Amino acid sequence: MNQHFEWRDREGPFRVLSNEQAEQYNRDGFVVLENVFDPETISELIEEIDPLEARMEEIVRDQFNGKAFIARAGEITFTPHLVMESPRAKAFTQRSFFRDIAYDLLGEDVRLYWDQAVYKKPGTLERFPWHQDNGYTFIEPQQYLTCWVALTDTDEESGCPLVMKGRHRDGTYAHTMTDLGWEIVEEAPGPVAAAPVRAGGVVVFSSLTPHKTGPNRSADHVRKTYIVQFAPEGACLRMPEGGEQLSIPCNDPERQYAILVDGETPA
Ligand SMILES: O=C(O)CCC(=O)C(=O)O
Repeated sequence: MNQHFEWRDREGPFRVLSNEQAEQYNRDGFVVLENVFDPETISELIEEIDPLEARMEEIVRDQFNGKAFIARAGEITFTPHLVMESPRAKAFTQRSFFRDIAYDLLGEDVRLYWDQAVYKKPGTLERFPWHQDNGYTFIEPQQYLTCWVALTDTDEESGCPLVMKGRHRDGTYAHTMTDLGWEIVEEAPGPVAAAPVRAGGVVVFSSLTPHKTGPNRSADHVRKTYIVQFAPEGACLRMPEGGEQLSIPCNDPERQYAILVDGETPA
């Protein structure tokens, strides 16, 4: 489905990024911003998400025999669409940081595209495979934005993101379904960077940046992230069906609301 992709560098003036950070995003496909959210905001968010994650893990364990698609009880869980259940999570996605980074990296008219918590439990020995977010669901324009918000300190031992540098510029790669999730390749063919980040920091990357997370080899540290993704107004999900291309607008009012209209906070 990736036919004529051309990466467009983002140009300033920027609201939150420095010119160097924007240059790194354009060149490498990611940038790590530390100390974006204060400890109180993060602990309130964890308090809110933990019970929802526990409920999700119980469903995976009890109703799906411990494994549902890419989730495995006791190892890795995905809890999507928190904004539909939690006013606090919704308010979080509307914080000025997200409006500003979305302005810098997407433009003047932006919606929330997706949100999910991902918890990786100690003793998870499998990788979460190399993939692009646009490899899971093909969105057009292909170039949207992922903010990987660290709710806990995260390093290589506990499964921080690793990214393939510069490969976002190629557009969406072909992915193969594996038992662990969609995968581009098992071993990265080129330069890789680890993106450790402390609680309250954000790894900002493109929907086209190939990334993976490693095992969580820590003794007792549940690695927690809240992933918040934004797409330009007009973005559509593309799906082949019966010889045709379905095109579904990403504008569900409940969970894909506008965060920027003409560069401003919507009324
Ligand atoms: O946080 C993780 O361990 C992997 C999550 C991820 O890469 C994703 O949801 O796209």
